Amino acid sequence: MGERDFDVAIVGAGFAGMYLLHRLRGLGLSARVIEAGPGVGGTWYWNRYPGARCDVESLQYSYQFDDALQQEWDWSERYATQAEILEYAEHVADRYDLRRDIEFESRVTSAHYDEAESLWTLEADDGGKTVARFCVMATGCLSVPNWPNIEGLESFAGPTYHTALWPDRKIDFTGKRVAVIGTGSSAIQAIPLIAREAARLFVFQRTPNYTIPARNAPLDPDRVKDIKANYGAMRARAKTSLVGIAGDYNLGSALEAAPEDRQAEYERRWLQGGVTFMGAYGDLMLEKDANETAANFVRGKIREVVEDPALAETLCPDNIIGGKRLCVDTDYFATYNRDNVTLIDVKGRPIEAITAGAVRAHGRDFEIDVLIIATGFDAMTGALNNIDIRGRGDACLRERWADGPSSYLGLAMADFPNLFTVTGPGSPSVFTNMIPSIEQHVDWITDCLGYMKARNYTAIEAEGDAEKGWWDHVQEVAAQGLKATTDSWYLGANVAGKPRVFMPYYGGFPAYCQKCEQVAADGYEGFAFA
Ligand code: NA7
Repeated sequence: MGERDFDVAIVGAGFAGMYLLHRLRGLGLSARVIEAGPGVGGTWYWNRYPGARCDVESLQYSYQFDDALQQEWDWSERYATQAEILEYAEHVADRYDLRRDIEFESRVTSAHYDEAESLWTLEADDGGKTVARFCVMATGCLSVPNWPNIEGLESFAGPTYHTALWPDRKIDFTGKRVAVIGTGSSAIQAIPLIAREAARLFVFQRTPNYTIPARNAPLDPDRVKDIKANYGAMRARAKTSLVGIAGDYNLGSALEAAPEDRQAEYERRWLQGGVTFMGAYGDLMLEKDANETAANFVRGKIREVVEDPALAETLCPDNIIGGKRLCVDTDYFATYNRDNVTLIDVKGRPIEAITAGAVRAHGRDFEIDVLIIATGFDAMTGALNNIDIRGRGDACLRERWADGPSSYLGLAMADFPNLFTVTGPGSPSVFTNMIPSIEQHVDWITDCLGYMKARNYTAIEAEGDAEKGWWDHVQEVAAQGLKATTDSWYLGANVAGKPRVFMPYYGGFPAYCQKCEQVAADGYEGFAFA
């Protein structure tokens, strides 16, 4: 058996990599985390744009593995800011003394498996090399920024900022003419704040989005006290929900409800705020007509808020609500009533070019000082495909996935022994509260490694049939709902040339967890050990 530096090499020090390191220490395994950034936090390290917040409530978007941690940490608002989430990640890193096993500012470029030795060798852009028995990709679902393919993008003479690579300092837009390209979640959070500062704001919208008011506010200390007194119960309730979030879900049918009751229910949820708006009825993501009732309600709200009727129509989405990820905002639509904000509809009439001083669209130059790119991520597969991952017999993951990903449970791939992915394609991941999903994966992987350790196994590999069976199931489930009928990053539709394959598992968090538990209980069914 070959020499190894560590039992486990972990790529990424976001919430997945950090918790995995902690669990592996508990198992007595040595581990090294290799992280591209200078600090912990993953996506919350990089996404520092104005208004960046999580759309899952802070009391739930947090670890639950240690009750002392969840008791001692105090969130200040209903939805935590990026800064507060990052502070929390840093607190966790300090509290569990994680940094000593993390190599920062080292970006893994390749991971190659040596079958004879059952070892992975990882190489990084700083020349670093790590040899380990196991390799876990904790690389995140939204970690590779997607840049638009617009002529002249590099020729812009002023500062260009991508929301997902925002500098670690306050950018002052006072007196500036600013362009934002994109109207996804990041833009929807940033636009109202930038509009308040900038002299002019031009928003280039390709597809209007549905967004629900956040109704963000400081947390009520009595409510926090109540939740903390029964934290475990709330976490247990979350595990029974399809999305892993404790909330108010109604399984009834929107089509069977009386129109006035339905309107009242949507109104109640609109006032409550947040993504659980879609929890109003059980058929909203199953039946197009049901979905249309919710979509219509939101369009009605846009028409109420936006004073100029033509502008309101341009802001009204006509696709499925919840097809693309539903956004949560503060004052987004009202921002378009400001005199300094201009919406440019580039649907069907794409941005023509970017020049040294302007964005050119509709045959006109919109002169700007600052360019903001809010075009999202090469989601779910981007970070994995950026690494040259080679398994048994030099099998190349990137080539294997040329027509779209495939995985057993979103955890492992055939021909890639001893390689695990945390919240990989084929797991519920982005359809759920990410931190509990991360914990579930990390716990599963840790248990599996403990099982192997106890039996002196040196290699584990997903079987091809098991992977195929699971992936077919992922696709079947996706085809049953409305989610896959909309162009979105779930399908890779946002990245030019990316294969259109539905990537996350849409069968719900409870069913998925049950499947993972059953696989483990049956001696890791669908996996082969050596
Ligand atoms: P998203 O949600 O992928 O949004 C990207 C936006 O950028 C979206 O409105 C795109 O329009 C738009 N886009 C992309 N390319 C272009 C070009 N070439 N021209 C004009 N507009 C373009 O990314 P976010 O960062 O906002 O949010 C990602 C996730 O992070 C979010 O779902 C949360 O989970 C957190 P399109 O819709 O493709 O027509």
